[in-house]
Amino acid sequence: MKYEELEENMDQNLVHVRYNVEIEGPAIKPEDDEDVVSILPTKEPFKSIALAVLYENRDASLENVQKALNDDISPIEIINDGLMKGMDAVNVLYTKGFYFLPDLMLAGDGMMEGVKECEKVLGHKSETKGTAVSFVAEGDPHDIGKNLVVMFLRAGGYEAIDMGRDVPTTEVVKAVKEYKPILLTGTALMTTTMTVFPKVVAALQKEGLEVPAIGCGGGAVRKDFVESFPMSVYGVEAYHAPRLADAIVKDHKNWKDLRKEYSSIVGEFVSEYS
Ligand code: B12
Repeated sequence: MKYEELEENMDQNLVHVRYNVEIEGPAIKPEDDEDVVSILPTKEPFKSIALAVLYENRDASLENVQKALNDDISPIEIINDGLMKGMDAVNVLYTKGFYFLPDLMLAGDGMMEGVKECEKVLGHKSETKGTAVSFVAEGDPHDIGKNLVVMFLRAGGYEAIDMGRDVPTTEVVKAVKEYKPILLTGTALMTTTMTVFPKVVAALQKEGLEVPAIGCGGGAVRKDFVESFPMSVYGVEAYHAPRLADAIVKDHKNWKDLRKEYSSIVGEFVSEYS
């Protein structure tokens, strides 16, 4: 029998069994993954903005965000309904093992490219209502959420001291001594680094220092955990930060009040506080 005939008559299923090959079907596009479909926005311009992040395309992210801003779309909507949805979709593919660490980094860069553009529009108010200090927990490299918190605080009229990521607890204590912030914000995205928050509180107490509230947020952080130690309040969305700060400055609220009145202070239904 000639090779061509042999190939024609070959039962491919048997060949796959022989070599223990599992056929998974044709490759699908990232945006067609069923879990990604449930996250991605369907309306423009948010869809294209989210897709640019999903495709790790900084130039497209910048271009799409600039276009949306020119069309008078609110920068806050662009961040929440476009850029962050793209990042959520990236996370789904990372969790499923289709995306890898370099994908996360490139997608994160794409997101920040768009965030910076939004920041220009939100601007920095000239008068300052007070000083806040923001840090990412020691050992944690994830700074996108903290960057958003800093941006929203500045846009809300606060001076926000940005301490960066992986900040040693001793440095946080030094900053509290130096700036006497009306609000300290901490971000942690890993179960291993969120344990830094109670350590920060203990270190402040040891020095006899107090702040009206420490807003603790980030992917891994849960409300119950934050409420298991004093001086702190669980922060849900980055844009809530200036609203919490306003309540402290204008209405002299402290961490106990913020825990009790979170939803009314931020002016919207927050499922974590219902
Ligand atoms: C991007 C990303 C990275 C990037 C970070 C880039 C950067 N510059 O930040 C890179 C590639 C560096 C990275 C690395 C790692 N990552 Co990573 N990463 C992510 C990913 C996909 C997205 C994180 C993110 O930016 N989200 C978007 C921002 C906006 O969310 P956010 O910070 O939570 O902020 C929001 C709120 O929490 C809130 N908020 C935050 N702080 C505050 C504060 C206040 C006061 C308020 C009011 C609100 C608020 O505001 C924001 C919303 O408006 C997450 C998955 C996920 N779903 O979180 C994994 C994830 C966090 N990473 C994870 C891991 C394990 C790692 C690595 C350890 C992986 C590895 N094996 O090496 C390394 C870290 C290595 C190290 N050096 O220690 C895990 C953590 C698991 C856990 N529970 O502990 C996650 C959850 C992925 C997963 N599903 O496993 N990562």
